[in-house]
Amino acid sequence: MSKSAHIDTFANDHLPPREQWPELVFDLPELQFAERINCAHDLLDQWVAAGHGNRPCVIAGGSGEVWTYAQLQAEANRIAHVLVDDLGVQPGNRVLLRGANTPQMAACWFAIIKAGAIAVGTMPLLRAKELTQVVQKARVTHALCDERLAEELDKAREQCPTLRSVVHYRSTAADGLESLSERKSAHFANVDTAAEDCCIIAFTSGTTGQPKGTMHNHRDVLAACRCWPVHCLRATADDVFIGSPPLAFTFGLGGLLLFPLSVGASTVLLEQAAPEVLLPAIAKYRASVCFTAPTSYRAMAAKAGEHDLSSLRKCVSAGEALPAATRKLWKEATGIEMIDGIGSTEMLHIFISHDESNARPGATGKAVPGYQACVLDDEGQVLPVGKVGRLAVKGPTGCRYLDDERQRNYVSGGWNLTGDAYLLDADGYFVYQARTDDMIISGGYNIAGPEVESALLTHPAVAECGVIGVADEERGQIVKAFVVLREGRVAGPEMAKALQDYVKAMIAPYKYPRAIEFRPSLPRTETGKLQRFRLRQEAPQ
Ligand code: 3UK
Repeated sequence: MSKSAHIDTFANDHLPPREQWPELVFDLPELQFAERINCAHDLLDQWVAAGHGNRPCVIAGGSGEVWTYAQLQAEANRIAHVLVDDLGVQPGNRVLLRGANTPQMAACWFAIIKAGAIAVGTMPLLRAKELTQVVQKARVTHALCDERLAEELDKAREQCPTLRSVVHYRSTAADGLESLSERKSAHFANVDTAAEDCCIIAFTSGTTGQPKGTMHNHRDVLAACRCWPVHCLRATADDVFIGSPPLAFTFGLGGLLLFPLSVGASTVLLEQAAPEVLLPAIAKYRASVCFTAPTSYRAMAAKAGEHDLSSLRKCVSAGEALPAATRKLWKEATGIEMIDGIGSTEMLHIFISHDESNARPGATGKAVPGYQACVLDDEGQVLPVGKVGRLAVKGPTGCRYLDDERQRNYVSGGWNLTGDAYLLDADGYFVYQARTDDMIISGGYNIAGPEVESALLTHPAVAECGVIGVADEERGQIVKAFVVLREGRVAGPEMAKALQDYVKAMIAPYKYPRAIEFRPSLPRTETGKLQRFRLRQEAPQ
């Protein structure tokens, strides 16, 4: 291993022990990496050096302001000087980033990477309590925070003794980042980091309990750029990326920053990216590659006809299983065959997917070149075709939790176990069933909630739905559906009966929802995932 550039060795000191790491596989020619990498060079500086500096790079979705590659580089370099010269950031320090998706946030991210420090992204909606958990866990020393989101971080500071300095960006204050950076040189010599020096700690989204920090190094970042984007997405320098996931979520970091820059393309960063904002933004910026979650495509499909979406050529869905009904709606509305992909914070990005011409409704796809995948039983044996078990993957990236006992749950026998129940079909496609702990067992049958959801979603009255198991004396559990109806549809026993009959006719009748509850909306994480555990908490156990 090449010598670390980190002076602050916290990240290295808190990696899981080697025997708990997943096996890392680098068997493709494009996955041979140098021992020293600063990924900011490959993603940003390299383009300017190659004469690409005047090309558009990041675009502010609100104002339409365009930053070229050269401008983003100059701004990142100035901020890197602020970090190092004014704030005393040392290689290996953890720097928290807090803000919506903006060009300034992208510049801050690159500044942190250039300075050899570790970027700790945080979701804009996090409150003081959750920010405190992140700061304490990652022992964050510095923070760059959008002035508009200063309040919750201020509240957190009292409980965060390691956090030495907080600088606000998008600020006009005398001690704001812009005033500090405008005096600095636009040239910065990147810290010569080792390929295996940690550069991001991404906290896992959503679920309950203590957040888990996943550690990824400079090589992981480049490896992610050379697998799925090259083999499945195949974007070019002329593409304009757009989408909804926050840059703090690795789905967004990859899709809206790393991947566009890895091919010299441009990316529209939207501060708000609800479906009703995303649609006109696609038209306004003539975006060609869109990243968002299945529910967002479903909502957008209904309004697609009101916007000029002729620029769109690739639509990526991830974060949750893509129901066949949603794929169909989007295709009918836009003519585009979506690219589905399963990724995780632990794996950094997508590892099972397909390209547009190999899409199979209801299936996620095949292992992305560079990755291997299989379905294992509870003893870790590979299951034959058609059997439901645990999804296991390995490749050039993998799970390394920051100081966390749960490493043993995610990694076993060299495989990353994502917590998803899958089956492999006869043609080599992986078909999602449910989260392993979301399987419903009713009257002795295993029922995957998402399959029932997919069936319900094909009914014209259903806008959204979530299916869980609730305790039942006779059957152990019964299937319960929470349904959001489309505008103008009437909730009630008649509608419930109609939906039940509909599901019975569509999939094996024992899977039909014996209970149906109508809701105005469903609980979701900021990354768009349905929080089935919240539905379960509300239901009698
Ligand atoms: C679920 C999917 C079926 C699955 C993510 C793309 O979602 C991402 O990361 P998270 O850590 O969650 C991981 C879990 O989400 N999931 C994601 N995509 C799909 N299930 N089909 C899909 N296409 O349970 C997985 O284990 O929040 C997604 C890229 C980067 C990411 N971090």
